[in-house]
Amino acid sequence: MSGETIAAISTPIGEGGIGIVRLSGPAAVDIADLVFLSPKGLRLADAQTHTIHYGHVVEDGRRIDEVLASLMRAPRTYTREDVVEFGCHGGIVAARAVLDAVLARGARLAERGEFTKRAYLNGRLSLDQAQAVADIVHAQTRLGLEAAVDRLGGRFSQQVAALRADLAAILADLEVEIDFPDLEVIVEELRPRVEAVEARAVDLLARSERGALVREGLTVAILGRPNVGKSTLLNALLAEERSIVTPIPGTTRDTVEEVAAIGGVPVRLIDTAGLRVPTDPIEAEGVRRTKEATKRSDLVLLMLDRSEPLTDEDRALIATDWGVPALLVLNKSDLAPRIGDVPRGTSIGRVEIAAKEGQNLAALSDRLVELLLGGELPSRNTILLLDTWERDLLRRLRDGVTRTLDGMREGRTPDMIAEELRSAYAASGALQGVDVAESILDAIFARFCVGK
Ligand SMILES: Nc1nc2c(ncn2[C@@H]2O[C@H](COP(=O)(O)OP(=O)(O)OP(=O)(O)O)[C@@H](O)[C@H]2O)c(=O)[nH]1
Ligand SMILES: [Mg+2]
Repeated sequence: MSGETIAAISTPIGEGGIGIVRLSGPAAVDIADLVFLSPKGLRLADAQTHTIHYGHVVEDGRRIDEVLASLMRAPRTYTREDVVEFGCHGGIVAARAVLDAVLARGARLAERGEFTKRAYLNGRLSLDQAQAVADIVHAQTRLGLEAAVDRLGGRFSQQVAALRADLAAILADLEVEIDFPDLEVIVEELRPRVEAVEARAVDLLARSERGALVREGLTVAILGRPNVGKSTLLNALLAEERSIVTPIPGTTRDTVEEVAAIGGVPVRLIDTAGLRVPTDPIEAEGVRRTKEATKRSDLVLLMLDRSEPLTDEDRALIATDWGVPALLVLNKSDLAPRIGDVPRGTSIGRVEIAAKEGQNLAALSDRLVELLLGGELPSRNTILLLDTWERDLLRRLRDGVTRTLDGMREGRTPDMIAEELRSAYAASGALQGVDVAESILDAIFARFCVGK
């Protein structure tokens, strides 16, 4: 348990209904009493745990804000330490002033994720659950949220524990056999069991790779010359009027970015300034940003206006190698076609839509799922949200098991085989969060915001 008492604003910065300032640590209640004034003269130190009290936060005799103070004594709290939360009026100024008051009375500003880190260090949450909390906070799609909630429920821990138990049992049997080196028997008996562990590890890895997509998302840039309907498509995919649409070419001058859920995966869509020879410096900067945007994209949607003849600008764009796959989107299919033959250029295919009418958007989404996700829609049961270091360990586990099977096939000695199996076993232990390096802990909790 840490000696310091920490404090932070736990609600998002900005205007909201309420702002919460959270204090946690051995002096949380005493510090709160130094700034809290109850009309009944009540001291939080004398109050029952898990109670809420009306009053004001005061500093130098001045009332800073009207608050509700929630008192939660250890150990039944998020951090397992004494916790006081001041529910202030919304808005950044009130919460900020209350925070300053408690910092002036001896609390220290919490680091990112420090409340959750304490919850972990005090045994309230497993490391796995702490990560799940971060994933819940960061979830960008419903699917991401569901997977994080599953993880919070301890599903991944259980799967790792089961793998580890099986590895331990196989190792124990193998070690008995080492004294009676009848390799044939060992291989016959143990191989199916090792194969079963390998299959499970392979499955977990595949799921974690799909999970990485759900967690990190993908980026798609919408490109094309002015007025073809790029902003209309962005709005249609988001189902909101995010980007300005007008019949005037050159409407979008800066890149506009927004995240849409496509097949449960967060896809960052970038609407860009139409690509043409710029007519003024603002447009030139917009075109530069457009080119920049393609560099961080996983896919380019190159849009053409199907109701107009192909221009030289269109031809140049179609011939451009964007460095990532480009899908041609022929827009305005509600109008008479005048585009004529469209060369394939560097594209990987084409889809015809009418963005304004919402026509064929489902076909476009299907194509995106196919190109970005290999056609398979991730679901709650087929994804796993893991950190990079966990995926590395899972890979080590699988490699150890695969080498064990290689060793059996090649007729190596039992102790050589056991050696490989032990490395897989060690990886399973590390995955359970036994002896996690401080640097990894720091990386995990740095994903949180201050106040969580
Ligand atoms: N008929 C028809 N008109 C469309 C369609 N999609 C877009 N438009 C119209 O085309 C015009 C240009 O649309 P925008 O979405 O602003 O085009 P943009 O590519 O973003 O243009 P810039 O920002 O200038 O590069 C607007 O008048 C839209 O209403 C469509 O599917 N059918
Ligand atoms: Mg636009």
